[in-house]
Amino acid sequence: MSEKAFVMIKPDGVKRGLIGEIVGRFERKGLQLVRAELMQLSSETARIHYGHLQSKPFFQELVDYITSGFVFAMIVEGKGAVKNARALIGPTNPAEAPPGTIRGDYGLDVEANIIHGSDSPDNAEREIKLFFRSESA
Ligand code: DAT
Ligand code: MG
Repeated sequence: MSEKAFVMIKPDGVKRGLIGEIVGRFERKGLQLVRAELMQLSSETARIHYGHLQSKPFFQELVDYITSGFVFAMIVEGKGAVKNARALIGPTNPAEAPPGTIRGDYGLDVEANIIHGSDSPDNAEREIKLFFRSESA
């Protein structure tokens, strides 16, 4: 059954001109891009999106970073979209992410780790509604 995942290229990925390269990886995997928008997040949206990390010492830095420039928000759709998108993205810390993954190939810094992907179908639905208000998940 087809599933939707929320994926977001973060400000460092956008600034470094990696949108085309990253979108191509999802397309080649077989995940279809069904909606996308370049947007700048309000700190309110950023705080909701990262609400599960509110008690972490890096929370404010994370909010400042994700609101510091444009992000490229996307919905990708396909079989096992959430799991497959996470597999393409790789582990949270790019320094530990294997080559071949997006974080492994393009990053070194855990704070500016290029890209976000939903970690569960429930969170995908929540994130799609937060970023694309008119979308039914
Ligand atoms: P992921 O993005 O792999 O789902 P997460 O949801 O645990 O990871 O954390 C969200 C983001 O918060 C992550 O992409 C980068 C930042 N982050 C996580 N752990 C961090 C840490 N120890 N120091 C700084 N930033 C961190
Ligand atoms: Mg996460």
